[in-house]
Amino acid sequence: MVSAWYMDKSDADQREPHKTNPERPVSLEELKAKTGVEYFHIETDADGNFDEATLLKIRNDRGYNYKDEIEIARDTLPNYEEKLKIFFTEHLHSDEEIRFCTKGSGYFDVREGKDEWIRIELVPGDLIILPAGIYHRFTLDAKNYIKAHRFFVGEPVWTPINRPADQHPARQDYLSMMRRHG
Ligand code: KMT
Ligand code: NI
Repeated sequence: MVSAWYMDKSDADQREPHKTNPERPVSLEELKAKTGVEYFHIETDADGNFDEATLLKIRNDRGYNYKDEIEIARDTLPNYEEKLKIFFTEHLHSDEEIRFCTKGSGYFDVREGKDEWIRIELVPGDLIILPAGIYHRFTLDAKNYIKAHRFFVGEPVWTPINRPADQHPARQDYLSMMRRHG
């Protein structure tokens, strides 16, 4: 099951959990309210088999007609080191970033309203939707492996727009969406 927490400010390895002491957990409701990140759970077993019907319903409801899979491991992802650096550089996208973890685990870090990092741990069965325009980054954890489905509405655009991108239309739209709902 997904969990989320405010990160500490230590410069230890990015693959460590970076929990504060005392811990500052963030519930799914808080996560939604503070960042707009949405979460769905899809029953998934140890082999990565999952409840197709639940996934299909989410895809239909949200118009996710494109899908592919990404496996992040040293031996299977071309340009592994370089990709990990790009993933962990703070950025935004002009569209949602949708990831459904079927094996392994990893961390998505998102900026909340006061510009603090909230770390979201993705494990099998977790589907998260980062809204367009949110500043975020991704890292593997100490187990160094994740497999996930990626979804998109229409032709995918994976291009990261690195921070600062405060004038980007997706950023402006994100901030006004958060002002209306926050
Ligand atoms: C991204 O865009 O950050 C990625 O695709 C990496 C994470 S996928 C589990
Ligand atoms: Ni991204």
